[in-house]
Amino acid sequence: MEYKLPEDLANLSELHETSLLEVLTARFKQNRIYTYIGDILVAVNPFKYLSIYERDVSEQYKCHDKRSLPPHVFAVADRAYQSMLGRLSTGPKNQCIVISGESGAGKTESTKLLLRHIMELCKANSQLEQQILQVCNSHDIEAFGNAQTVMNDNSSRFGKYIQLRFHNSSVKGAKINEYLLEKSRVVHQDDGEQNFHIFYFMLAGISAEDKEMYGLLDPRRYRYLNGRFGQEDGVQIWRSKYSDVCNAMDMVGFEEQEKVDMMTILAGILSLGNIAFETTDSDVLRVTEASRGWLKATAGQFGVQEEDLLKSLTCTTSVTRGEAIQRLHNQQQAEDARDSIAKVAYGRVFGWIVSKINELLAPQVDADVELNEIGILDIFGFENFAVNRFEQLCINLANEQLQYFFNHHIFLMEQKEYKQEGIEWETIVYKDNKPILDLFLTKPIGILSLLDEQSAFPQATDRDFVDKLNSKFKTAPNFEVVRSHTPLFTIVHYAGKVQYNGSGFLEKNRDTIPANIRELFINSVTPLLSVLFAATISRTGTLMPRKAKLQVSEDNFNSTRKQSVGAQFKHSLAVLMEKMFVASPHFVRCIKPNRSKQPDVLDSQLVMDQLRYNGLLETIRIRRDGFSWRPTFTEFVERYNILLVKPNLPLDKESCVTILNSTELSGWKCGLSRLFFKYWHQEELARLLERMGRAAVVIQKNHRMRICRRK
Ligand code: AD9
Ligand code: MG
Repeated sequence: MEYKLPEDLANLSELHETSLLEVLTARFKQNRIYTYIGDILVAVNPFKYLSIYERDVSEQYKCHDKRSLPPHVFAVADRAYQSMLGRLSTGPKNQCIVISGESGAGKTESTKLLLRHIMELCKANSQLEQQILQVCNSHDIEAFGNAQTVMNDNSSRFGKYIQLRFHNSSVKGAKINEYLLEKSRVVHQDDGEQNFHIFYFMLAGISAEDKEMYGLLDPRRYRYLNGRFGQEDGVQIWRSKYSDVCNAMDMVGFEEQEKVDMMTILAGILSLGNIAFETTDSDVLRVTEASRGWLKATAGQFGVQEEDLLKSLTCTTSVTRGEAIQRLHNQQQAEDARDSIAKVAYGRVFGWIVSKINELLAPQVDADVELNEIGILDIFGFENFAVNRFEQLCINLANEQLQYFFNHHIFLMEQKEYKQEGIEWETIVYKDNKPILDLFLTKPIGILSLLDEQSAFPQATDRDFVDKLNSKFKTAPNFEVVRSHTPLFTIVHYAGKVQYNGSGFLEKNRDTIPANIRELFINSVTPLLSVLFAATISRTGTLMPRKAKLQVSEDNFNSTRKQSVGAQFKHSLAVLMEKMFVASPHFVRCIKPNRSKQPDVLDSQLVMDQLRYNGLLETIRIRRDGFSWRPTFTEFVERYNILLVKPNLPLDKESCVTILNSTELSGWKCGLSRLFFKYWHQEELARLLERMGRAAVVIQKNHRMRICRRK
C-alpha cells in the first residue's frame, strides 16, 4: 500500500530541513509534484508529461473544497478567482499570483496552467477567452522573447505581468506588461545558448519562395546565429512552431504587410550581423570586401539607402549649436554601431508585438464599469552563469525584489500585526534581504545610481564604475571586492553569491541610439520600421509614436533624451510593486529538481539550496503557527452575521466572538481591532456560508410548496 504523504507541510509534526526534503522527495517520486505550505504552493518541475492537467482534472478543481483534492496549481487559480469574486474572503478584490523560482524551475509553464484554469472558470467559451489563452500562453510572445540557455531550453528572456480584467465573473480583457527584454542576445550568445527562437523558427519554416523574397540565405552563414543551426529533427519542430507563430499572428490581427515588414526586418538584422569592418594601412575604416554584399542586402531589407546605412555605421553625427559635426568611427565603434542597430531594431519589433496584442485584448467596456483584476507575474528566474553581465544584474535585482515582497507579506507584516494587536507570539527569524535591495536602490549611492552617475560621463569606463563600487561598498555586507584586471565585483544575493563582469555596463545602461541611426530608420521605405523609430517624447515625458494608429510599448522606446535602462527598470519594478502591494497575493514557489533537465531525478543538494534561500523552512513555521487571515471586526461581522441569523448586529468585537462561538471553529484569536485566523479557517467559514445558503434555498422551496398546497 502507498504510504500516505502529507499534502501540507504546515501539518508536519517534525519540522527540520531533512524532514522537509524527505517529504518533497518522496512525493516527487510518486509524481506528486505539488505540495502546500498552508496557502502557498510548492511545485517541483517534473520535466515530463503528467496526466494531471487533463480536462477532467481541471473540472474537479472548479470551485472545489481545497482539502478534498490533492495540491495543484489549478487550486491556486481557483482560489484567486473565487477571492476576486469575494467568495472566500473580505480582502482586496484584486489578486496577484506571484510565481518564483530559478531559471528552468517551471514558472512559465505554471503561468500557462494558471491562465488556462482561470479562463475555464469564466465558463463562457467566448472568443476573447480563446484569444487570451492563445496569445498570453504562447506562440507569438515566446517565439520572440524566449531562447535556449544552458539553464532552460525555453528560457524567458523578458519578464511579464499579465493583468486579467474581469467584470463580475466574466473576463473583459487583458494586458501584458513586459520587462527588460534581453536584447544583447540578438548579437551575442554564450556557449551552449541560442538567439531568440523566432530566428530559427523562421529559417526552418519559411517557404523557398518567401526565403528568396526576404533575402534569407543558408542559416549557417549568419554570425548572429554563431554559424550554427539544428539537427533535422529539431528543425522539424521549428518548422511547425513557425506555422504556429504565423497562425497566432493572424489571430492577433497583424496585417499582411505588417507581417512581411516584420520578417524583412528580422532578415535585415541577420544580414547586418555579417557586415565586417577593417582598417586599411592608411588608417581608413571600410567594410571588408567579403561583406559588401551583406551591406547591400541589409540596406535592401531595411529599406534604406546603402550609403546612408554605411554612414551610420562608420560615423556619428552630432549637432552642436546648429552645426552638424561628423566623427569617424574606429573599427570597434563601427562594430558597436552595427550591433546596437540590431538590438534596437529587434527590441522595437518585440515592443510592437506586445502593444498589438494589448490593443487586441483591451477591455471593451464603458469607463464607469468597475473591473477587478488577477495579475500573474512570471519573470526571469535568478541567474548565475559563468559570466554574469548587466542583464543578470537586473534579473537578479528583480528576484531580490520579489523575495522581499514574499518576506514582507509572509513574515514582516504578519508579525508586526501580532505585536500591534497584542497577540501572544514568539518571533520567527527570517533572512531579510532588505540590505541587498538597499545596496541596489538606495539614493544617492546605490549601485544603480552610481551606474547612472558614471553613464552620464562620456569618458567614463566600466573600470571606473567598478572602482567606484569598490570604494563605496567595500565594507557593505553584501558586496565583495574582486582583485582582477577585468572589472569584476561580487554580490551576495539571497540566493547565493554572483560574480558580475562590469564590462559593457555603461553602454548597456545608456542604451542610446545615435541621432543618425534614428534618422536613417525614420526615412526607411519599410513602413513598419519607419513607424517604430518615429517615437517622440511628449511634454510629460511619456513616449508617443509620431505616426497615428500604432501604439507602441513605452518600455521599448529609447531616445537620445531618455532615462537610463537601470533607471527605467527601477521605475517599472516600483510601479509593479505598487500594484502588487494593494492586491491579495498568492504564491507559487517553483523548485528545479536537477540541472540536467531530466525527469525522475532529484538532486538533494540542489533542492536543499533552493529550500534554504527561499526561506521555506521559516515559511512552514509561520504558516503552521501563524494567522494568515486577519479581517477587521467590521469586515467580519458584515460578512458572517448571516451565520447567526440575527439582523443588525453591531460591527464590533462582541458580535465577532458571538458569531464564532456559534460555530465549531477553534484556534482563532481576537486582537484589538481584528481577528486572527489560520489559513484553513477561511475555507471552513466559506463552507458554513455555503451550507447556510443551501439551507435557505431548501427553506424557501418548502415554504413555496406549502403555499402552493394551501392554494
Ligand atoms: V526561466 O526563468 O524563464 O529560464 P522557467 O520559466 O521557470 O525558467 P519553464 O516554465 O520554462 O521554466 O520550465 C522549463 C521546462 O521545464 C519547460 O520547458 C518544460 O519542459 C518543463 N516543465 C516545467 N513545468 C512543467 C510541468 N508542470 N510539467 C511538465 C514542465 N514539464
Ligand atoms: Mg520562463
